[in-house]
Amino acid sequence: MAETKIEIQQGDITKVETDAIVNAANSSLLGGGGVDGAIHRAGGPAILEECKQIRARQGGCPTGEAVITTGGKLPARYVIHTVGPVWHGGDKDEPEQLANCYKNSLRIASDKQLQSIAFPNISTGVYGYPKDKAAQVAVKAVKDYLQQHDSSLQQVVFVCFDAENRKLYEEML
Ligand code: AR6
Repeated sequence: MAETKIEIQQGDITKVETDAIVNAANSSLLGGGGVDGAIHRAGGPAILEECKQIRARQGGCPTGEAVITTGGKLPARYVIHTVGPVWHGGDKDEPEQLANCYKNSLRIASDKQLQSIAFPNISTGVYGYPKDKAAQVAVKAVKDYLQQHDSSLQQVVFVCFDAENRKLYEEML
């Protein structure tokens, strides 16, 4: 299988035209601020509707895990909602949980045979994960997953909202 391209973009993930975009959600799956708010606003009510159905089935989404819904009105066909860890200093399993967000999202995208996926910088906003540490975890988790699995994915995009994150990812990739 051809190598998966890992790319960096700076901007608003709701405009990105990959097969799936990833949402930095919370375990209620009922929306919030930051990128979560932007995705629900841009994608419309169909996303929340499916999130509610998932809640009714499994009672929300634990930290590090992921679920998939329609992309509604977004250019992306699907939204993969994952729940990043809240930063408590780094010795409460935050790195493992953050890595799981990336790996479980990639697994769901691969199970659906998707070719492209875009990630925001999960946990680096409201949840307070230091940006440099989060970027290291994100890049390693994606590279590890792609090395260990024969995935349908041809493109993985890190969508950085701010210049600081873009610079961190550029230094690492
Ligand atoms: N496109 C791309 N990235 C964005 C966008 C956007 N439109 N908007 C913000 N970011 P955050 P978290 C970046 O706070 O830290 C929500 O209320 C932002 O600059 O959205 O995982 C949820 O419901 C930052 O780098 O998510 C949860 O309760 C990154 O996205 C909680 O926040 C993540 O920031 C999750 O906190």
